[in-house]
Amino acid sequence: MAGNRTFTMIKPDAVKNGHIGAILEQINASGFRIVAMKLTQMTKRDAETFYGVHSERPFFGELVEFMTSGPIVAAILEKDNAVEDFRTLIGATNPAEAAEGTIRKKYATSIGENAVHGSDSDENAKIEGDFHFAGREMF
Ligand code: 3AN
Repeated sequence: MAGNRTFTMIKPDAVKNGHIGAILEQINASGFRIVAMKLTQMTKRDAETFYGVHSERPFFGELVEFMTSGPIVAAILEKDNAVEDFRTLIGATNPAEAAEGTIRKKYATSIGENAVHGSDSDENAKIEGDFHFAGREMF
């Protein structure tokens, strides 16, 4: 059965470009409830740990540098079928391939600086949410 929580980050590019409000509005309008949320900045070590599965990929260094370059909004979101529905809402990794109306189509600038993160499985949603939030910060 599909779980009902996912984890997201509004990435440094979208924060810098003033899109926090518009992105949260679209997330809310799409039926997600905010379980936890904060403005924070990842350290190099945080980003290397968070993106550990990508450590052998050629873009890993660039990804870590970008994700630590400024503040992000981290959040846990709740909705039926959260992981899949949220990935539909954000669109393809490469904004050039993202469907019309998706968050990445509207706000991402490139495959590397793609405005938002969305967990790719229920298991990773739990790991990623627990990475950023203590139990007492989840409501
Ligand atoms: P998604 O975020 O859609 O799940 P992943 O898991 O394949 O995509 O990639 C994780 C992150 O790594 C992406 N959000 C993006 O920031 C970065 N990334 C992925 N592919 C590339 C690439 N070819 N060049 C630069 N950065 C990339």
